[in-house]
Order: sequence, then C-alpha cells, then structure tokens
Amino acid sequence: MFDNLKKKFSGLFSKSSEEFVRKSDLESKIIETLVESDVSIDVAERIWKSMEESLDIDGKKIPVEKYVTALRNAIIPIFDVQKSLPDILNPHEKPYVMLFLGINGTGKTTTVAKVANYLRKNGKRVVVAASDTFRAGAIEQISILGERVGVAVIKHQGGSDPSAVAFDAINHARARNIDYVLIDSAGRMQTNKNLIEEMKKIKRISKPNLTVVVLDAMIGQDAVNQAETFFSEVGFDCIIVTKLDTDAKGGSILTMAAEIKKPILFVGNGQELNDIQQFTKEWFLDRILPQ
Ligand SMILES: Nc1nc2c(ncn2[C@@H]2O[C@H](COP(=O)(O)OP(=O)(O)OP(=O)(O)O)[C@@H](O)[C@H]2O)c(=O)[nH]1
Ligand SMILES: [Mg+2]
Repeated sequence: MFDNLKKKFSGLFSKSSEEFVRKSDLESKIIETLVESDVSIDVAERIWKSMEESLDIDGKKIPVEKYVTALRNAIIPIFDVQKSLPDILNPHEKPYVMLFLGINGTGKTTTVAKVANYLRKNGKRVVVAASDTFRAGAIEQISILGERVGVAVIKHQGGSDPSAVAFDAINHARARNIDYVLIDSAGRMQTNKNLIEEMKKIKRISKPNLTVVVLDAMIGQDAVNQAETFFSEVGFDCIIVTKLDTDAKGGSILTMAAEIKKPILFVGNGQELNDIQQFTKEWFLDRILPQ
C-alpha cells in the first residue's frame, strides 16, 4: 500500500534536491508529483502553500530532511478531522449500530464482513443485517461471509423492506445482549433518487450510532463527488476507503480527507477478511514519507 506515493516522494527529495532551490521549479515539481499520485490540484496547491510558508526557499540549499518535515507538517492538518472519530471498540451504546452505505461495487458487503471479523477478533459479539434486498445474490453473499466470520446474519426474502431487516437485527441484538449490529445496504436501486430515499429511510428507522460511507480509492475524485453530493444528503459520520491494494495511487486518501472532511475509520487493502487496517495519520505518514 502507498508504495507508489512513497517512491515518488523519495524521488522528489533525493540528495540532488538539495541543489534544487528555485522556488518556481520546486513548486511545479511538488504539485506535479502530488497530482500524478491522485491528489487533487486544490489539495496539492494547499500543501505547497504550507510548505512554502515553512521553508525559506529562494537561493538557499535546503537539506532533504527539511523538505520532508515541511511536507509532513503540510499534510498533518488535513487529518485534524480524525479527532472526531469514535473509539468503536469501546462504544457507549449497546448494541452499537453501524450502517454501511456506498455506491454499488465500492466494497460495502466485503467491508461489513471485514469489520465483523475485526470486532470478533477483539472479543465482540456481532450480528449482521442483510439489508441489501435489492440486488440478486446479495443476501447469499453476505450469508456466506457471515458464516466464514462466525456471526449471525439476519435476512428476509429478496425484495423485502431493507429497514425491516435492520430493525429485526437490532431487536435480535437487544434480546441476546449482542454488542454490534452491522447493516449492509444496497448500492443500487431503480433510480438514484430511490437509492437516496431508501438510505434515508433505513437511517431513520435503524438510528445508527455510526453511519459509514464506503468509498473506492480507484475512482479518486469521483468518490469525493459522491460523498459531497449523494451521501451528504443522507448524512454520514465517517468513511472507509477500499481497494488501496490496487493501482490506486494513494494520494486519493489525501484528497478525500481534505475535501470530504470526515474521518477515515478504516482502509481496505484486499479481498480477504483480514485485509483491513485502522487508519491513523501517523500510520499513513510513515508509509508515504521518506524516512
Ligand atoms: N482488491 C480489493 N478488492 C476489494 C476490496 N474491497 C472489496 N473488493 C472487491 O470489490 C468487489 C465488490 O465488493 P462488494 O463488497 O460486493 O461491493 P458492494 O459495495 O457490496 O457492491 P454492491 O452490493 O453491488 O453494491 C468484490 O470483488 C470485492 O472482492 C479491497 O479492499 N481490495
Ligand atoms: Mg453489497
């Protein structure tokens, strides 16, 4: 994960960059590198501005370490929003209800299974609501995953009311003293308007403690647009970014954090149950910046 980004930054700040002190050259190099790594122009420019303020650039030799520190300091504030992330392993409510939303194919169902597995490994009791009743095969998919993780999956017939499934799962959890309810949901309906209405309804009825939007890193800026238009109408608390093991260039994480302004709960990096990682800025910075 993020190897590309790290390689690019390492290339940017090699020993030779110590000679590389014309401000305009440095500016275009840095912005170009960020944009090539899927950082949006806006965010790249914001990062550059912050670096420019902290470095005394023109006409001087600047050691590599100073560049790296300036870049690190420029990125850190983007992740200030992480502070609003709840500690999901120590929730104040029981059951703690997590609703997963996302456009079709972003990885919702896989992510529900991964999070269920993560919670199980931490000694928690989990039930899953198969609330994607729209797509053929969705109920079977989550049932198989639930079996692999070892958690119960509450399901109704295909085509039934997704909110009713969520409601049943919550009652199931209450009756059995289960810690978490994870609600899978459909990523497609007859129309996008129907999808938004369906998401609002399921949210209204299940009253989730945490609404999570699952975004695909491979689609970069489109994911930001989805979050800002589509999901802001429904309302959500945090995001999970999937498919960071693919050729996603990693910079999209920066763009998403800077532009969506919601904390990142987890990142997904593969198709297996264990391919999920809690996100912290230190973890991310250590992976993208040259040491
Ligand atoms: N490489 C990779 N593939 C992933 C990741 N997460 C999910 N996938 C794959 O993406 C595809 C779609 O995943 P699903 O979990 O079914 O996506 P969904 O959002 O539930 O899709 P719908 O139910 O159709 O809306 C599957 O082939 C998953 O294996 C990830 O982190 N990395
Ligand atoms: Mg699904």
